[in-house]
Order: sequence, then structure tokens, then C-alpha cells
Amino acid sequence: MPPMTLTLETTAYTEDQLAHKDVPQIALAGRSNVGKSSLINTIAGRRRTLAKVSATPGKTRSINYYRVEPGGFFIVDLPGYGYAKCSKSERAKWAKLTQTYLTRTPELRGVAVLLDCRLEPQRIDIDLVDYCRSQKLPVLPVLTKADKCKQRDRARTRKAWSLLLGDAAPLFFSSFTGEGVDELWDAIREATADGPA
Ligand SMILES: Nc1nc2c(ncn2[C@@H]2O[C@H](COP(=O)(O)OP(=O)(O)O)[C@@H](O)[C@H]2O)c(=O)[nH]1
Ligand SMILES: [Mg+2]
Repeated sequence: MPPMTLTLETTAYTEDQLAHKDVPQIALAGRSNVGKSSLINTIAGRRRTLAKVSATPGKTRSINYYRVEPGGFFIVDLPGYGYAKCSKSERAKWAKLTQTYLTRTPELRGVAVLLDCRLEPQRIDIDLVDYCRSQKLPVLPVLTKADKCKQRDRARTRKAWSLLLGDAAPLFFSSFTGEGVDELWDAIREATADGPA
């Protein structure tokens, strides 16, 4: 496989800025601080140049469309959710923009939901997964910070998520070690390949 490149093409802060291009999209969602920006930089083979890794979580309030080559499809970075210090109105804004994106993007092929591999399934994550499933959107669970997760804990976390997700097997990922990068690309390429959604 040639190296995949990501280029930030569009940023949407409001619903009318959502980009409708006639190519498949995969969305990335996850709680603030779960490692989403690090994951984007890691799968792009870069450090800090694409998505900002944040010491102050809860900053990204936009939807960022990354064009992927080869392939031409989009990886779409959704704003992180669940940041405790974020105001009620900000939270409502996140929910609305995200919901509009998830329900009004016919090109959307699936949602990679990032989950901290050290934690039991959290209510807010379960709610997002349930919402995606209610919209018939395939969910790809990605367990982040796998370098911090012992084998014993992995088995437990995998089982907990399998019970909630049924067939979608969670993928362990680490931006620090590079674990899971190839598997994630395989899953993304498969989801965005030509053919029925
Ligand atoms: N141990 C470990 N820490 C990580 C990993 N990825 C990100 N982090 C740390 O988690 C924090 C949040 O990362 P960031 O990518 O900004 O998360 P985001 O808020 O979801 O975009 C930072 O301190 C990162 O250094 C990882 O794979 N392993
Ligand atoms: Mg981030």
C-alpha cells in the first residue's frame, strides 16, 4: 500500500457550512481528550502538523474534513464531546451540529467511535453508539491509548464493548506505539470502498 495522505480541506462551524461532496465519508467521534487529534496525526504519519494535540481539552468546536489520497474520500473529525468544563450552550451547539452531520450526510459510511481502552463503557459513549445504531450507521469502535492497557484489561474491555456492539469487533490503537494503524486503515478503506453503503 502507498502511504496515505490527509489534507484538511473544509472546516464547518455551522450547519450551513457542512460540506456535501459526492464521495464517501468516515467520521471520527470521541470524548474530548480520548486521543483523537493524536490518532489523526498518527494515521497521517505526521506529528502535530495536522490536528492540534491539546493540553487544554474541549477546544475543537468545528467539523474538519480531511481529504484522503489515494482514494479521494473524506475522514471527518467531529468535535470532541463530554468536556466537563464546557458550558451548557456550547454542549447544545455540539450536539446539534453533530446530529445534523450524522443524519444529513448521505455519503457517510460509518463512524469510528474512539474509546479510552482503560475505561469501562461510559454512559456518554454508549449514548453515541446507540444513536449511530438507531441511524443505521455502522460503528467502528477504536480503543485508544492501548499502550496503557494490560492484556487482562483488554480482554475485559473487549468483552464489555462486544456485549454492547454485537458484531463490531473493537480495534486497539496507540498513537505512541503505532499499534492498530494498519488495521484502522484497512477498516477505513473497506468502509469507503465503492459499492452500496
Ligand atoms: N498513552 C497515550 N496517550 C495518548 C495517546 N494518544 C494521545 N494521548 C494523550 O492524550 C492527551 C489528549 O490527546 P489528544 O490527541 O489531544 O486528544 P483529543 O482531545 O481527543 O484530540 C494528550 O496528553 C496526549 O498526549 C496514546 O496513544 N497513548
Ligand atoms: Mg483534539
